[in-house]
Amino acid sequence: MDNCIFCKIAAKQIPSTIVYEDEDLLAFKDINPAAPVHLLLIPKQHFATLSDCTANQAALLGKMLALVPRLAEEFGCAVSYEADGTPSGGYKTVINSGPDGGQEVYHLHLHLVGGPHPWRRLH
Ligand code: DGP
Repeated sequence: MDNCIFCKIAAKQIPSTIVYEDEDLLAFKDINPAAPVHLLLIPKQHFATLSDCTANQAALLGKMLALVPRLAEEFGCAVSYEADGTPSGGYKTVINSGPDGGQEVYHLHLHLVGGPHPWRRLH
């Protein structure tokens, strides 16, 4: 899409700190991080919002979600468990959709936010 900043990032027309890439997905660091770890996961194909996806995108969306724990592990914020089963660590995943959802960039993206608190709110 012309004039889509995340399409331009996916096309390497503007710089970003890319942390993962395959034929369908890109993950890069948020330019204005709300927490020590703040990654954005996008499909390379342009969908303006989650509401522009259908069941046809189920596999793509599943692949994007399945990438989250892998990147959380790599960036040191995966959920882990004490010997007694108590969970520790962790992260937040957020997809802002539309103006009421606080979306600012209209190319579907998933925020992966983690690391030690405090974190800034994501809208
Ligand atoms: P949202 O409100 O969900 O649309 O969040 C958009 C996020 O995108 C926001 O946290 C800042 C980030 N962002 C905006 N422009 C750029 C950019 O040019 N590069 C990078 N890396 N992140 C950007």
